[in-house]
Amino acid sequence: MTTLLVTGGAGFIGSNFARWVLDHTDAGVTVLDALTYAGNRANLDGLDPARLNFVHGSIADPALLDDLVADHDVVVHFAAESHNDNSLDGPAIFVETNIVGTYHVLQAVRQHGKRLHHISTDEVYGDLELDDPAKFTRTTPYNPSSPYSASKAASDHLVRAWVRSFGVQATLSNCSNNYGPRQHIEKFIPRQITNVIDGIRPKLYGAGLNVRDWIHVDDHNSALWRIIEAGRIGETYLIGADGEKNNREIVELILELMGQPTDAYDHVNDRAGHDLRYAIDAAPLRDELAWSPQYSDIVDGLRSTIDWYRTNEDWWRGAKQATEAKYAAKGQ
Ligand code: NAD
Ligand code: TDX
Repeated sequence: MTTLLVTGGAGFIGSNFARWVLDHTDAGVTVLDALTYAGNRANLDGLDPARLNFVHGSIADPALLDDLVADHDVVVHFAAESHNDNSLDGPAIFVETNIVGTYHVLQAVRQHGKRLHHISTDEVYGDLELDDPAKFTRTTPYNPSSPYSASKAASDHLVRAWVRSFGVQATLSNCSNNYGPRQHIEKFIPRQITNVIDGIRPKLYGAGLNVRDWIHVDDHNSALWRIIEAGRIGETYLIGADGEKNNREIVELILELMGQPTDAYDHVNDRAGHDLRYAIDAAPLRDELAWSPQYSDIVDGLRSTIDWYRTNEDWWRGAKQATEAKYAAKGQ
């Protein structure tokens, strides 16, 4: 049985990845997670304890990493500070976790000669103009805008340097915006869904014309598994599902699916340095690794995501008031 060490596996994508792996493969998973405000032990509830082990700890702890990496076949590295808005308010932890933390992961896999898959974001490429037909590809130059995306860009560079200089056996992926169950309610889609449930009008930054390339989290995770299975060492795979929509379209869709008038939203202060548009060309992933997404229509994915937040109010209720108070203080 292949054993995976999944850093950040109690967060949104990592916990859905652990579920996906247990459902679709016979691998065993150990989650290493520091349980920051974004991590939640309950995200792993119901998973078979014979195949899923949880370790509460940090990638900032080299001795712990050393022990755990020695005992596993593959490290799948999700752990990060992940929210752009938070990186504008307090960038230091983004440097610590995303850059220095990735350094510790790299040193551990180097020490033990283990395979690594590093999870990153399309935001490392900066943004595209709204009227530009281009998409991001493997050869798009790095040009990050926010402290978050700059810290992820730095972590990608470290991984490539460890591959080239030290022969570390790593692959990388840069994915577009994920949506689905268990995403923290600070993020755009779950914030608006839980706002509508609470009778609060959705909040659009600026004019709401910024474009994101949405992918269901299960499609991201099936792509990650293909790369872990068959990806070429040292290669970068861009993951996306041709899901471009502007923020206003997404809010209108959420309102419609939740039975509200589609103009029942507010415009609020824009994000500083707000990237205009992201779009992924995932042709190499589709062609080389024969991957394709299961969610071809965002409406179906959004409907099931809305159902999940309606059914799992206990999961998000505790964080709602503080999350909204933080945004309100910034006029957002
Ligand atoms: P998240 O914030 O929901 O989860 C991050 C997890 O990492 C949390 O469980 C947190 O407790 C854990 N963590 C933070 N610091 C840690 C530390 N020092 N040691 C161990 N664990 C720690 O984030 P997410 O949206 O699930 O993103 C996961 C990864 O995917 C990140 O690397 C992110 O950059 C990347 N990514 C996210 C998206 C997206 O749309 N959400 C898109 C592309 C890439
Ligand atoms: O209330 C809001 N209103 C709004 O208009 C919020 C929270 C966001 N927005 C806008 C900002 C973005 O244009 O919605 C878009 C999506 O915002 P986020 O959910 O914060 O995502 P984004 O900044 O695009 O980054 C996400 O995708 C790439 C993830 O958070 C990152 O971890 C990932 O790397």
